[in-house]
Amino acid sequence: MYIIGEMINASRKAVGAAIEAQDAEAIQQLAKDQAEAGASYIDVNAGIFVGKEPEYLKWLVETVQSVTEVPCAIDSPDPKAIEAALEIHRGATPLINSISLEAERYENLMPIVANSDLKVIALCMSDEGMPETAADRMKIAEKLVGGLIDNGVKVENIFVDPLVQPLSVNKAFGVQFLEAIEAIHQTWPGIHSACGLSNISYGLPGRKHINRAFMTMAISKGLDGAIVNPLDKGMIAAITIAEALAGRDDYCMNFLKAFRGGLLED
Ligand code: THG
Repeated sequence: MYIIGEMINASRKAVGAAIEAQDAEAIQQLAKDQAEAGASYIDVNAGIFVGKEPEYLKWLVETVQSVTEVPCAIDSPDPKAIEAALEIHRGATPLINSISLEAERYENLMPIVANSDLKVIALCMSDEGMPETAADRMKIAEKLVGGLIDNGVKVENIFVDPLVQPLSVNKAFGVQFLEAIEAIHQTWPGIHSACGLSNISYGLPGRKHINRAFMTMAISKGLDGAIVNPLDKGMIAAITIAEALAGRDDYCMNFLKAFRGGLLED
């Protein structure tokens, strides 16, 4: 599982304040903690700062990279902010989060990822609004993945995000997402998937329990990437055990390693 650590997101109050105060230490601590917990990417998001997003996103990348080799997931709907952050990103290949079928985003980001080795999340959103069914999600995914491949992006560098929507809004949103994950992995062997998993529990109590159960179900459909809190040991346990049960862990080696390393229990 590609764990994309979600903690450095300006919509979290303490992080928004740290960014505004240019408190590098606070950001560095979050980067180190998530890297140690096993994150494959550190998501950086300065989306609440209209006008200042490119500058702040750049600062986040520099600050994270001063303490860890783990690459960033550059999280912005604004191609200009992504471009600014990419200019100073060093080392292992970052993950662009994300391209979508929204015309402005698609047209401005495609030239950046075309014929590159960048990793990219293809988010199933279009100018026609949010997808509801698995079929809606696949319709967008087909255009996005087709476009990326036509532009020289390798299938193994693409992470399709079918968009998790709150179960409190529509009882079908969980199932429709899960069906989309299954269809994505069937349609494009070798592709990856990703999602902002905690959207599922928006508006409900006991969110961490819902998130963990949903993660388990999504892994059974083939999900292999997620934007989550790597410091939630219950979530890491759900991921590690679901992957073993799904036949993705030879001799339970990863499970045993995580258990012995104390990653699963508080
Ligand atoms: N898909 C893709 N990227 C995404 C999302 C997605 N990026 C943003 C978001 N959705 C995923 N990232 C986060 C980061 C932090 C939190 C949730 C999602 C978070 N939320 C707290 C909570 O839910 O309890 C509230 C914030 C707070 O602390 O105030 O921490 O879907 N491609």
